[in-house]
Amino acid sequence: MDFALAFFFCFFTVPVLGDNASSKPRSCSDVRQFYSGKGFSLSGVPQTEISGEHLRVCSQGYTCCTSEMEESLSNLSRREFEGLVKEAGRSLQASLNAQYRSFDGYFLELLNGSERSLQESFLSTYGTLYSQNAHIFRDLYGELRRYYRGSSVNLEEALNEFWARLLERLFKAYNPQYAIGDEYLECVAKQTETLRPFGDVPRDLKLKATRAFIAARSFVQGLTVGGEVVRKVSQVPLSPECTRAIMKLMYCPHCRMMASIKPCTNYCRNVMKGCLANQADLDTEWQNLVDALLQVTSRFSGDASVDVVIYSIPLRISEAIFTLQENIMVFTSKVFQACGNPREAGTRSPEDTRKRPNAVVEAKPSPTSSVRLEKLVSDVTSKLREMQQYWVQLPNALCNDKVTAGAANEDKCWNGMARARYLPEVMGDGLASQINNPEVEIDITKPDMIIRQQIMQLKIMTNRLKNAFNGNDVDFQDTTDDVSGSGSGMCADDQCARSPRVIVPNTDRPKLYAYPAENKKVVKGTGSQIQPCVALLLLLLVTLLLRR
Ligand SMILES: *[C@@H]1O[C@H](CO)[C@@H](O)[C@H](O)[C@H]1NC(C)=O
Ligand SMILES: *[C@@H]1O[C@H](CO)[C@@H](O)[C@H](O)[C@H]1NC(C)=O
Ligand SMILES: CC(=O)N[C@H]1CO[C@H](CO)[C@@H](O)[C@@H]1O
Repeated sequence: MDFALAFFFCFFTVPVLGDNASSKPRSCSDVRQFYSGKGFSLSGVPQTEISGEHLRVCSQGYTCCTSEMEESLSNLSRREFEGLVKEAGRSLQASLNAQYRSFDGYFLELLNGSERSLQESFLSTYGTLYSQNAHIFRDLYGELRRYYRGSSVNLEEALNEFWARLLERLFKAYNPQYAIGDEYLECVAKQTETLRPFGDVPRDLKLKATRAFIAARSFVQGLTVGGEVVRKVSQVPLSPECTRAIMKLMYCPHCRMMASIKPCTNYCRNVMKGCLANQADLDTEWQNLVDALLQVTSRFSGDASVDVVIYSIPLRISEAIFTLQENIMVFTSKVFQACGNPREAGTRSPEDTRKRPNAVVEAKPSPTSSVRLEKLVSDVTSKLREMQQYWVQLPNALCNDKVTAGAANEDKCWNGMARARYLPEVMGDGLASQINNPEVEIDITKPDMIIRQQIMQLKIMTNRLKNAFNGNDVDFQDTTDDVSGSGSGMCADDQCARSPRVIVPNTDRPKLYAYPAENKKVVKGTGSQIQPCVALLLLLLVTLLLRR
């Protein structure tokens, strides 16, 4: 870099100096105007050009910039560039947020609609039997909402609990002439496994509902995690080397009185690729996340579309109740066989609580609802595709035609030293490709830790989404114990195959546990072998953090 600088200095700057050396010093009025326009004081700013040996970033020809001006402009260029990166991140976040809001609103309305239709139709069909037990259904919907919101609700257990409570209530209601205590009900509950009083409905509903809910929940989680990653990464401060490069790109032309000359496009790209090298390393995992989100999105429509499944809940429950009613004699006598005859309670004869559930018509999602779902899915899909390349496109986006001289002016652009063609080739994407970046000095062995951590978050979320796509419940789980273990966890499956093998240090420094809690939440996944892998990845991360 320094060598390159000296090289350019000799071959570009000196002849220019020579030309001008004998002539009258040029006025700094343009620079003064520009400088005060940026809000800086003009005191100490020269009226005419001065010799530039004091310059530390810009090349040292005749200049209008003092050391202090150079520093102020460096600071300014850092602030402006960080502002641009944040701004770009904010618009990506806004897009993710907008999708979150539209899906979330839609899904909660679906749930409300389903619950409302259950309340209305059950009240008219079952009357007091329903109204006395309405809380069972309210609780079910409450659990479904909480699960969707990301609480640690076990969906299967919540559904099982619902059926168990419903059975208790119905069994009592159909046998009012008996005094049925809690102990007896426990025995009744034990018979459900074999007697299946509700037929196939519980199993079938569990299958369909869990698929829909797992997909919905992981989808909104994915959008949230994506937004958080963007927010954190967009706030990563620039390195001093990057600040120098940006200064040279943006404001050295002013110091050299070439304010009207825009930077060469490739020059700008190299600066941005260098400055945003770590960010570009998010690319693979970001693309994976978007792919996984797209996959899960495809689950919302189609055969068992999410609206149909959720709207069918009242009808399915009603079918289950009907099945029990049809078989109540047989069921009761089998229960009596297994649990013994319950004590008679007075003379109350069974009232006819049995009603055919024909009043419970299938509440179908309205046509506008399915149109809305289709539009939602197609919007989300196109928006996600748009943002898939974000991290590698960012450098080019920041070197747009407004900023750079463009292809037409390749010979007459600011190349960092003079108004001339920019010769070096454009670097590739990512940190490893910056080893020969002529504009930004980077230690490619020192990746940015904030960004590494966010890459981890993306991996974890993608894995969760893939599980959701396959209908597997994914759960938060604390792996503190695994991390503090002997460190013998080795990758047993392809989850870790891509990550480098490391020798896990056998350390129990307390810093290990100061790790943010959110990172301890990992995917339970399909097999127990994933846990050691995640633990290993976390350890690798912690080790890197400690070494820093
Ligand atoms: C530039 O920024 C640095 C660090 O923020 C600060 O210490 C310095 O005073 C600033 N210089 C000028 C001239 O504003
Ligand atoms: C859904 O119903 C709950 C109360 O049951 C209410 O607080 C919420 O605002 C409703 N949401 C929508 C989207 O209608
Ligand atoms: C008077 C004179 O020769 N001025 C020249 C000084 O150098 C610049 C290039 O840096 C020329 O554009 C001027 O014509």
